[in-house]
Amino acid sequence: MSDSNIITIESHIHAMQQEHPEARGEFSGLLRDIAFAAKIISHHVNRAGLIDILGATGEQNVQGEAVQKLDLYAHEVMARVVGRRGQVCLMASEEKEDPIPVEGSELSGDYVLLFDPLDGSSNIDVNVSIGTIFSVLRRVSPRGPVKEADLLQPGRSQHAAGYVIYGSSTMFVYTAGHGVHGFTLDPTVGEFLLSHENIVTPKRASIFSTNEGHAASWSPAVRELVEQFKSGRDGRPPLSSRYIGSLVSDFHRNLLKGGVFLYPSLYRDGDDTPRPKLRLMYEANPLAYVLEQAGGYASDGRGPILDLQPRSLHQRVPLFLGSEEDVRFIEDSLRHSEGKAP
Ligand code: P6P
Repeated sequence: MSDSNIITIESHIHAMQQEHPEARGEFSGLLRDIAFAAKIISHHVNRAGLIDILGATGEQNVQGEAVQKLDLYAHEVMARVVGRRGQVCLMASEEKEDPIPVEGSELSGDYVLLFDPLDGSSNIDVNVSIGTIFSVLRRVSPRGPVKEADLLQPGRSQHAAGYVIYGSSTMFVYTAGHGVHGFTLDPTVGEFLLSHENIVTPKRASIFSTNEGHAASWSPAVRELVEQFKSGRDGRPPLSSRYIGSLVSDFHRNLLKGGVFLYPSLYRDGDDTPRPKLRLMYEANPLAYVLEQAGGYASDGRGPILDLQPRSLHQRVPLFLGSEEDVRFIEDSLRHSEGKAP
């Protein structure tokens, strides 16, 4: 790679800011802080097997999930590093019940940061790729104490969203509304270098991703859909099944290769209450924004994820996302199906 082709994430963010002469640099500074936090987390994730931060803390998070030490560490890094320069008035972490006011910035910061510090953390101890997911909103309430409305905004209001995948290499993938761009961490210089400019996801899937171990808990309509992906539909060949069980890893592979990810609501015997698992604010919205910017689509089985009006911070939703043609096929099929919700 010649020097002229070496584009760091800092220079990419700076170039993006140049296109907005009115920008004061707060938004750019926020993105740079997120990238810096990602480098710190990556360093620890890659050493987790060598130092005593493997294993669980014995605590449970607001989701009732066992908190792994690295989860907690990643949460602390995001909470401390991002917004220290006053750009952020409020944060919300998937790990914490309540939002985190940012001391001294409640009255000045224009942005709200939501993040899942380490998604897929149950995979840490078996060395499977995991990830950080983030979403940036702009406050909607006037200067002063932040309000719940500043947090519970539809996904279409996001100013930026993205994820970091800690895998065979560490990648930072984000959108700020002008396409999706991927940066790979070069550990020798500690820089994220542009490696995937303008990511566009294939319109048709070649992969389907879902945990078929839950099939007995799906609605009949979802079971039928997965069978169609397995057997081939409309003259198309069967899709390959790929499922890692780490959302960022499944998402990233499908984004680049073309795929459809399904995490529908689960049902217990004799109980028609839909039980979705994935979180709207911390997982569905940011990934849906990245996906739509890359030409894909994300649905809750009835309509666009990005149009949902959030009711609560830790709200869960059924999630079907990936290649547009196949996700719209899922949505059309489920929207008209009788019986249980997606
Ligand atoms: P299941 C990890 O716990 C996670 O939140 C996502 O990263 C992943 O997509 C999903 O849950 C896996 O859930 O039920 O297949 O184990």
